[in-house]
Amino acid sequence: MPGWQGRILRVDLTRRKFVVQELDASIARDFIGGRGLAIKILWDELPPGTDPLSPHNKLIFAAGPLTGLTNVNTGKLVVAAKSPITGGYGDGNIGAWAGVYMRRAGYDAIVVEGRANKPTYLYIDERGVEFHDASDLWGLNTWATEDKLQKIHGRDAGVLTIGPAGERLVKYAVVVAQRGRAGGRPGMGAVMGSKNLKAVVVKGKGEIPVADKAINKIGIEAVEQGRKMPGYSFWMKQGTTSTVEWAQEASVLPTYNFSEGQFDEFEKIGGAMVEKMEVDLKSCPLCFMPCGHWVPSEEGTAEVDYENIALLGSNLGIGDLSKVAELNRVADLMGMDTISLGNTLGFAMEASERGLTKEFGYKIEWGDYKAARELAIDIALRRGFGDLLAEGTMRASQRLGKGAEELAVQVKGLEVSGYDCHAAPAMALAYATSPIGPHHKDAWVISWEVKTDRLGYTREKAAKVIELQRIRGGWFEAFVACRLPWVEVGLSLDWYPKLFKAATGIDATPDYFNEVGDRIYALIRAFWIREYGYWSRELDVPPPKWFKRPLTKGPLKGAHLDYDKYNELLSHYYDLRGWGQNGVPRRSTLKRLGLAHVAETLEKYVEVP
Ligand code: PTT
Ligand code: SF4
Repeated sequence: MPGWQGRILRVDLTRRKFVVQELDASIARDFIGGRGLAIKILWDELPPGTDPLSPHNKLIFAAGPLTGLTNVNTGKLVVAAKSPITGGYGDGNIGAWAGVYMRRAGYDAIVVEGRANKPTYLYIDERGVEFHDASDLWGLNTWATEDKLQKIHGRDAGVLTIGPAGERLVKYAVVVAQRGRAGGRPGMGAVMGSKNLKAVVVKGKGEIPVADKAINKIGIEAVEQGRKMPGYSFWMKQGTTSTVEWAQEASVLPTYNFSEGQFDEFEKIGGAMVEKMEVDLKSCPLCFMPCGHWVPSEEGTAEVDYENIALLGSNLGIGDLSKVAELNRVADLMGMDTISLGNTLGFAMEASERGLTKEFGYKIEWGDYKAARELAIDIALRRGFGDLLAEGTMRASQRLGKGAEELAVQVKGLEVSGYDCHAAPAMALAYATSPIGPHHKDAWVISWEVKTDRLGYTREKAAKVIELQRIRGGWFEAFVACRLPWVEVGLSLDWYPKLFKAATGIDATPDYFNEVGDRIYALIRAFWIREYGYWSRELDVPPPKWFKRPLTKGPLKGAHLDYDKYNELLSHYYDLRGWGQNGVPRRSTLKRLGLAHVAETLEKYVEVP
């Protein structure tokens, strides 16, 4: 089975045992890898209703057939599990040598279950797994942990680690690699912490089997084309951070806890400022267009990306890049997602302004960087008011009561990423229907939407969301490569079926990838339904703030979403996906995707149309 190693490494932390399992060829063909493999394993094996922080949850590190092959940005790895913040499917896509070495060590995926009886780290190579005591690593930040482990195992070891936030089960703790790379927004770091697993160290030097050795040549040609694209040189200067200026112009820059779409001080935190202040540029492995821009922070240096700046800058009213970078640095060291952290801090500031935090003896003002930094650390260490915020904005707002729910900018419990949607219905739909909770990864439709009938709720918009979900959430998350060459510098999508064919021998067409994407989406939706035990359209609706509190400034002053029209848009979405109007995949759709058996399970919980 070229392209795949055909082996899944199973690790049981409770019994300190491992076993190598064969990857079934039909599963490889139908789900490819990455997110596809992860949801297939979770659906088939996780006992329904499993507590995400119990030993029974499965933490999955899954590569795809493109991972580790060629320099077309293939150093990526999906980390997935049942999410502790949403209770549904969760994953993230992290740039990590550990993913590349995992493939070179002969594994397509590592599935970790059970719970170690003391802090543990895993050392994995071609021969299998060693279980090591991690007591002296417990409590260390992510960078110190990585340094220590590389001192022990060599600089050529890939390391995935959690920080103090993951150890304390902060609901939006992430897994960190190579310092600046963080993945698994929906609490994958907490799942790792719940298993007493501090780190996974991977080494591998073997070959990854491919169908056609010409893959290297194809990769080089693709990279050459990418480097010649008109957007390439500007991308190299600012990476994702130029999105700050774009978002300001488009009135979608999250500002004051998603109350506005423009920030007066955007220039102080934008891409031009990043370019001016940059001290280093790093990348994920095997990447020809590095986007890890490092800038000085108040107390060190940190990598800044668009989302981090938007959520920890404009969203908090902080117009100073070195302060924003410092909050980013704290999040990286502690191992917390910057997006949920920025949302949570913004939520605390707005709740405090309204006097809702008084009874908890807490106060914080907009733009107060020092207090925000302290609060971020309190969250990671679960101290004082931080303990409440470590649960995420949905749960925190329920505790605060008195209307605080309307200040929580979340869907299904996960905080929204960096685009204000008061005037962007399609992006709001993309957030509300994202398979991991509201994240732009599956459909960054907003760049298209602002150039079209912006305030419309048309069927065309629902179709565009699905088109993007298929490519971004289907193709790229299944064969596992960074999508930014296509999204940001315009590398043709045609390269990917070619690379895939050279890797696997499968003559893949866009239709094949799209069908795999639809299969993955249907199974992920089924997983959510099974784990929730019910479904309702209300779960696919964006946060109330965008409906109820219009923008008060800027060219789109007065704009807000409309409930009835949004509902129509959602109906188009369900219809185009082949799902019923209750948000449940139709029996006929499941059958077409080879998932007829899934309907039998769903019938226990919902009406399957
Ligand atoms: C990703 C999410 C993003 S999306 C950002 S900035 W972005 C935030 N980065 C964080 C960070 O940094 N530190 C931290 N403590 N928390 C952070 N949380 C946020 O995590 C990321 C890049 C980026 S940067 C993007 S858009 C693209 N995402 C891809 C994706 O999802 N799939 C894919 N096939 N390719 C992608 N390429 C790009 O990768 P999550 P990373 Mg990522 C400091 O992790 O969970 O998916 O959330 O992991 O290695 O950092 O790559 O403007
Ligand atoms: Fe990583 Fe950025 Fe390169 Fe993508 S473009 S592989 S996110 S460094």
